[in-house]
Amino acid sequence: MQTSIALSAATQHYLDLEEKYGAHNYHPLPVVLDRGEGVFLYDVDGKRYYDFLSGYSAVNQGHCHPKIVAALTEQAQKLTLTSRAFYNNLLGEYEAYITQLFGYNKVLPMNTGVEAVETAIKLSRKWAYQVKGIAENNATIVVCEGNFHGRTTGVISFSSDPSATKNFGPYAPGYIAIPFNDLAALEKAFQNKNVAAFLFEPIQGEAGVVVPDSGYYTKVRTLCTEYNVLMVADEIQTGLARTGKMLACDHENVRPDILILGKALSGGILPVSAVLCDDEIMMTIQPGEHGSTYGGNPLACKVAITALEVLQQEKLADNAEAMGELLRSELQKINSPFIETIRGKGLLNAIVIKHSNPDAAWELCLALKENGLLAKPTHGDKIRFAPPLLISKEQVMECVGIIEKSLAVL
Ligand code: IF1
Repeated sequence: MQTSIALSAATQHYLDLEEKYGAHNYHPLPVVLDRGEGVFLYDVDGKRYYDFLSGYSAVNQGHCHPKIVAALTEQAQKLTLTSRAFYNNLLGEYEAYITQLFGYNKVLPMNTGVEAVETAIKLSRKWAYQVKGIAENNATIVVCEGNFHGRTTGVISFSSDPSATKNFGPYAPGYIAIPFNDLAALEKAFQNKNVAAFLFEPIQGEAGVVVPDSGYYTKVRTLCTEYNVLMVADEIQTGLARTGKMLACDHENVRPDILILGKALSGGILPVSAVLCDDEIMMTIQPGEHGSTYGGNPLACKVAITALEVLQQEKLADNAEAMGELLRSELQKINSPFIETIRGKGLLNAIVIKHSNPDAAWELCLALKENGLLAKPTHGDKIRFAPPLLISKEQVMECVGIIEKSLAVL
C-alpha cells in the first residue's frame, strides 16, 4: 500500500529507524506519536489527532490518565516486583477488589491478554479432567471462526486467519471451530462428550467488530449449562466499559464461567491481564502448576485498582453507550456511497468500506490522519472507530465532520 503523502523530516527519521532496526511485523500508519492526553495523541511535529483506536481498547480511560499515572509513579518508587515466591501488600487487596467487583471467587493475575487466554485454556482442561471427568488429553475446546485471541503458537492453533497461522505450524490439537453467532452449530458441537469449554469473544474485534444477534449470550449460557461446558468469555477487548456496560456479557445479564480481562485493566499504562472464575475451576491448579514472573506484581496491582476505579467514578460505560449511539447515528446521516455498513456497540464500532480500489480503507485512513483523526483498517475493508470512552458529544460531532470530509478522497 502506498503512502502518497509527504512526511516531515522528523517523522521520516523515526520511520527509517524502525525500517532498519525493527522487525517488520506491522505496517503502521505513517505517523510518529510522542505524547498522549485523554482522547488526543500528538506527533513529533506537535500535530494533534483524535485517537480512534485507543490502543485496540487498552486506553479506555484516556491517554495518561492523571490518577492512573499518579498511582504508577507513587508505587514505582516503593515496590514494583516481588515475584510470587513471596507475598506483597498489594496482591491480596487487588484480588479482593477485582473478584468482588466482577462477582467471582478468585482471580489468577497475568500480564498480556494472550497469557490470560492460555491460562483460561489450561484451567478449562484441568477442570475437564479433574471435575467433569473427561479422559486425559481428550479435552476439546470449541472456538469461533474469525476469532482473535492472541498470537502465541498455542492460541494461533485455532485461528482461522492464514496471516496469523501460515508457516507457524505444527498446531496444537484439541479445538473445534464453529461459525460465530450460530447456536445450532454450537449445540451440535456440544454433542461431543469431550468438549470442556466454549471460548469466544462477545463481539469479534479483529474480525471487524462483528456483533452477534440479541439473545446470543443468553442462549450460549443456557447451552453451556445444559451440556456442562464452561462458558469462557474473552472480554479483553469488549470488557471494561468499551461496549457501554462494564462487560459485554452484562448487556444480557449473562455470567460466564471464566472471565478473561486485559488491555484497559491498566488504562494502557502497562500489561495487566486477569482470569476470574469460581473455586470449582480455579482450585484445580495447585502451587507450582502455573504462573509468571510479573503476574500479580504490586505495580500492576496498584495501577489496575486505580484503572478500575476510574472506569466507575467517571461512569465511562454510560458515556460509551451514549456516545456510541451518537457516533453511529451521525455516521448514518453522512449517507456515503462508500460506507456499506456501520456496526458496533458502545464505543466499539467499525465501518465497512465498499469501493473498487482494494486500498480504499487504507487511503481513507491516510486522509483521516491528514485531517486529525487516527484509525486503522482491519482485514482490508473495515475501519475500527473506537475512541477513548471519555470522548464528549462535541468531540464526537467534530470527528464525524472529519470522517465526512475525509471520505471525499475516495
Ligand atoms: C496485535 C488484533 C485487536 C484481543 C482479544 C486476546 C488478545 C487480543 C479479543 C491478546 C489482542 C490486539 C493484539 C494486537 C492488535 C490487537 C487486535 F488486531 F490483533 F486482533 F484488538 F483486535 N483477545 N488484540 O483483541 O491480547 O496478548 O495482545 O495483550 O497483536 O496486533 P495481547
